[in-house]
Amino acid sequence: MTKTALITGITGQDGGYLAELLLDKGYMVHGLQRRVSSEPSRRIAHLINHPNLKLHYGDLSDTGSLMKLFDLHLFNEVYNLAAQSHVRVSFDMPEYTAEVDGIGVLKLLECIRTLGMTEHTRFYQASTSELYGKVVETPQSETTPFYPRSPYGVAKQFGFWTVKNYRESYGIHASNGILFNHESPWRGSEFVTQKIVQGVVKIAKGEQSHIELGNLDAERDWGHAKDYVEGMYRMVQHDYGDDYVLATGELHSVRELVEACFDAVDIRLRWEGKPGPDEIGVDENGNTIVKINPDFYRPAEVDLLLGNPTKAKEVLGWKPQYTFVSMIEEMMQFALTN
Ligand code: NAP
Ligand code: G4F
Repeated sequence: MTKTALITGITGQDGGYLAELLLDKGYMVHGLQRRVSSEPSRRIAHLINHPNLKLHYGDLSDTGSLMKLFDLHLFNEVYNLAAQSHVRVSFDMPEYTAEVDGIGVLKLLECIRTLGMTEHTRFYQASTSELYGKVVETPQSETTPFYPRSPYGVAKQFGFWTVKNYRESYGIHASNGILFNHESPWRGSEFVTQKIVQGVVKIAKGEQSHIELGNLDAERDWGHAKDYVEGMYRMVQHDYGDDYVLATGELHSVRELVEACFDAVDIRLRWEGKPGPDEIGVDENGNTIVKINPDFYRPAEVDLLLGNPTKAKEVLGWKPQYTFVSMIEEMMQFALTN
C-alpha cells in the first residue's frame, strides 16, 4: 500500500532531500509551503511535476491551514521540518521564533490527537543540538542535560518536550531527531558553511574582495544533510518512537572551515593579529580576504557542539557516509560550477 507523508518545511534544505528520499521509495508526499512573492524554492523545482507530490499553502503560525490539511488527508507519517531556523535571527525575532518553532510543534500534534489519528500517524520532530547550548558535557548524547543559549534553542526545547509528552501521554509514535549541524549545496547562504563556500568562490573568481565573519573559534560537528534525512526516515520506521542524536562525532572550528575552503581554490591564507575583532586573513599578495564583523557575533554564543551518535548507530543502524572533507568538497564543487 502506498504510504502518505506530510513534510512541513519542504522548501528548505532538509525538506528537499527528504522529499527526494520519500518519492524514491514510492510515497505520496504532501508538502506544506508558505506563500512567498518570489519563485518556489529551487530545492524542489525538479520535483514540482512529480505525480506523487502535492504542495499546499499553509504556515505553522496558522492553525486553520494545518487543521484543514489534516482533516482532508490521512498521513501515515508527518515530518515537521518547518522552522525559523537561524539562531542569530532568533535574537531579532524571538516571539515569532517561539510561535513557529515551539507552539507550531504543539499545533501539529494537536491536529493528530484531536482528529483521532494517534494510532495511525507517526511524527518526526526536527530537534537540534542547539538544545545543548552552553554544554555541560562533551560529547553530547541523548542523556546530556539541555542548556539552550538562544530564543531558537529555547523554542526548540518546548518542541522537544511536547513531543516527548505526547508520546508518553497519548502513545503517539513520535520521535525527536537531535541533529547536529548538517550542510550541503542546498544549505541557505546565511549559514556559516555556505557563506564561506560562496564567498571564497567569489574571491577566487575575482568577483568579491573579502568575506566578513563573526566568531572564528566556534566549533561544530558538521555532517551532510543527505545522511541526516536517512536518519530521520529510520527513526520513523522503527518499532517505537524515541529520541536520537545524529552527528558525525568529529569537531572542526569555523577557522578550519575557512582555511579548508581557501585551500580548495589554491589561495594561501595567513592570519594576522590577535583572535578577535581586529584579526584579519590575508592572501599571499597581502590582500585582506577575511575580516571580522562584530555584527555576526551573537548575544550568547554556543562555543562547541560535538555529538555522540552511538544510539542511532546501534538501534537504527545509521552511519553517515560523508566526512567533513567530502562534504566541503561537494559544496565547493557545486559553488564553482553553478
Ligand atoms: P531551512 O533550510 O531554513 O528550512 C526551513 C523550512 O521551514 C523552509 O521550508 C521554510 O520555508 C519553512 N518555514 C519557516 N517558517 C515557517 C512557517 N512559519 N510555516 C511553515 N514553514 C516555515 O532549514 P533546514 O536546515 O532544512 O532544517 C530543517 C529543520 O531542522 C528546521 O526545523 C531546523 O531548525 C532543524 N535543524 C536543522 C539543522 C541543520 O544543521 N540544518 C540542525 C538541527 C535542526 P521557506 O522556504 O518559505 O523559508
Ligand atoms: O552556521 P551557523 O549559523 O549555524 P548554527 O548557529 O550552529 O545553527 C545551525 O545548526 C543548528 C544545529 O546545531 C540548527 F539547529 C540551526 O537551525 C542551524 O542550522 O553558525 C555556526 C557557527 C556559530 O557559532 C556562529 O557564531 O558559526 C559562527 N559564525 C561565525 N561567523 C557565523 C559567522 N555564523 C553565521 N551564520 N555567519 C557568520 O558570519
